[in-house]
Amino acid sequence: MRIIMLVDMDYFFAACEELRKPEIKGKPVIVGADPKGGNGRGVVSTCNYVARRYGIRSGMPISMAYRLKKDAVFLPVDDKYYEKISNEIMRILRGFAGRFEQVSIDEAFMDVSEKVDNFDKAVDYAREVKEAIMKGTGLKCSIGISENKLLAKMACEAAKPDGIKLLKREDVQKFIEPMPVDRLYGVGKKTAQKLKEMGYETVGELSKAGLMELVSKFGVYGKEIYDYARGIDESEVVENNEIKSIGRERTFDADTDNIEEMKSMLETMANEIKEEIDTKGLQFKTVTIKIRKPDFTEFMKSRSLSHYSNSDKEMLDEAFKLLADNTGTKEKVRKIGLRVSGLASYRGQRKLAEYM
Ligand code: TTP
Ligand code: MG
Repeated sequence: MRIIMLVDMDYFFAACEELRKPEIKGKPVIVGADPKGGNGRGVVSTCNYVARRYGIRSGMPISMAYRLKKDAVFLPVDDKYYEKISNEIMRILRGFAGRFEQVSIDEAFMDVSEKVDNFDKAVDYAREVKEAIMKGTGLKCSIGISENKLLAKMACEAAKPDGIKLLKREDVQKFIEPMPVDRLYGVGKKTAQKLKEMGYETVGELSKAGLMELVSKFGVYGKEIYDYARGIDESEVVENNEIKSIGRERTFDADTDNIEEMKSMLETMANEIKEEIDTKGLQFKTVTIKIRKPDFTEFMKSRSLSHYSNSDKEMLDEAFKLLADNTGTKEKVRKIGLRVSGLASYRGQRKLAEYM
């Protein structure tokens, strides 16, 4: 059985604002469009849990939020700042995951089947994840743990805020049956509306629907709905945006056969690559150099280490060996490239403060 986690940050944009403006903590904080004294157009992006006590929610017109709590702290959306924090969160999470899938700015699935033996250990692991995020960013998150993405997502909703919820197979039925169908991850508003028209308001009711009935109404998607109503979801945690390699290339000002000049160019590129892999929390196994000759013919040579490394010295040692193997002919070189691949994540120690 798989062990899947869904990590979702609590009131993310507003929490980021509290981070840099500690004086607003404890007050209702609303991030979104300008309320303009109640005449503002646009909506609430999110708000903290203090504001939620007044009935304020994501997606609500900002004018309505203003009516509900005039003296709340209203702040504009600062995407760039939230993204920077998000990158740091994802970097930390990647270090804990086997397979990793970021689904939004503040949310990611992790397949941790290879990292922990059973669900009880997964709960301890989730605690570690929460601590690491708190330590690295100062922010709180909630974590749902279950056997698939659908259930992990729904467990996370129940864990909010600042919680961990484990949903075991034997508890699935009584957990999901009372929920309205639109709470099923993957069932959107339109589908939910159609299901309601068919007489299925809750997941429990939906689980009574026949497969054929759903398929004739929704096509192949009907089979998924049928499965979802039973808490079944076979979809994998997929590494999107997976970086396959990181590299640099440079053309010499004049074609050269000077080895020292080539080495110095490789060194510059190794420094740049080192910085990039550190920022992304990656390490490499394979080093490749590419050489382009004045007649534009190219060749590439690679060497693989027996271990993962994030050392620029090792990167450069391998590159120099490759260069020595391939420059015996004394032909001139027009352009040189250095690349690392076979990438894997590691649990780095860098703090968010280093990026700000
Ligand atoms: P969510 O994770 O849905 O919400 P949240 O993190 O603010 O609160 P929760 O504790 O319930 O998880 O969304 C993440 C961010 O995406 C949110 O902070 C702001 C942004 N967002 C919008 O801009 N508009 C929206 O309608 C929603 C739902 C989110
Ligand atoms: Mg969130």
